[in-house]
Amino acid sequence: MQSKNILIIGANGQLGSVLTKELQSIYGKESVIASDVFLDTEFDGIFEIIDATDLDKINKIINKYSIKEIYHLAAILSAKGEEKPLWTWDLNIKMMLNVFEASRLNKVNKVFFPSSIAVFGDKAQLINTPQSAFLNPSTVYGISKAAGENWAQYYFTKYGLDIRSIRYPGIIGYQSMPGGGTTDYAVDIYHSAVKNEIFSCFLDSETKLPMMFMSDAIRSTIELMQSPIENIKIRTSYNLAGMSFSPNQIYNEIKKSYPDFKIEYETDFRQTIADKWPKSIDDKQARNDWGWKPKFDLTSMTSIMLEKLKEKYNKQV
Ligand code: AKB
Repeated sequence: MQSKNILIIGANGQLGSVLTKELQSIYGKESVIASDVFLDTEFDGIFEIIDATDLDKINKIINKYSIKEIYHLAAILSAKGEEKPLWTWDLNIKMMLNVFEASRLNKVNKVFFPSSIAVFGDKAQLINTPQSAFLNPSTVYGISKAAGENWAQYYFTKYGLDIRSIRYPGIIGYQSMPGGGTTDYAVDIYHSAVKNEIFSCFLDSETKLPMMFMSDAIRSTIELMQSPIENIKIRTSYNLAGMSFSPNQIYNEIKKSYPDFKIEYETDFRQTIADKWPKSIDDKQARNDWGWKPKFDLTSMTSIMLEKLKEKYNKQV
């Protein structure tokens, strides 16, 4: 694989930490510059402290390493964002515009900007939500992602900056923990099962949401970024589907391996967020344009999650 200099902003996060390792294995450790607001002591590779609200720092790092590709993964998510709405808006928008502007000014070739199913609201068809559904997000996170999608399209149309984007569903992996999202329960539940704890679920048992296994999420991101430019027809953000399930369905899947596992339901404000999100996603445009196809369903994901987490917790005792 040809080497190129890649910058990841938000490399300590749930997706960023796994994506960084995958990009290192494809392009080589010397080609991948990870960054975040603090250094994870276990990180192996090139790392720079970047607070993405600081445009000068982003410019400096792009020039220092002749960066050609940026993955901008830093954001405050749906649930945490509701604690401080204006702070969330300021932070998410400032970081995103800094990355787009620094990329334009320094002639970066390609930028990845993640969007989310949070851009949809109750005016969209919530079953098999179409690519071009009306967007009326209910959270500040969703509003900032919807604005970001339009900014991405603007930078592409006006300046030719090649920004590519996916509307991620909830992402589930054993390698890292999510933080501040409405879909986080679907990772936490596996940890509780393996630790023999009763799981307290903040969504009700029948709330179905779109989700995706980490390895599909990473593969989709890299496949989108590696696609020839003429295949990228959507310049806001692509709908992407993996699987859809409710807390009751994931619980029953886990119970096949942990028959004594117990769940309690104690819904909170995240229920209101989830009620306005799609239950399933129509991703045929991504399938047609750049060949997207998920590999994992609830059963295959659950078997890997339980096996890997069992290994992890066994090592700790
Ligand atoms: C969240 O729950 O906020 C995120 C998302 C779906 O974007 N995981």
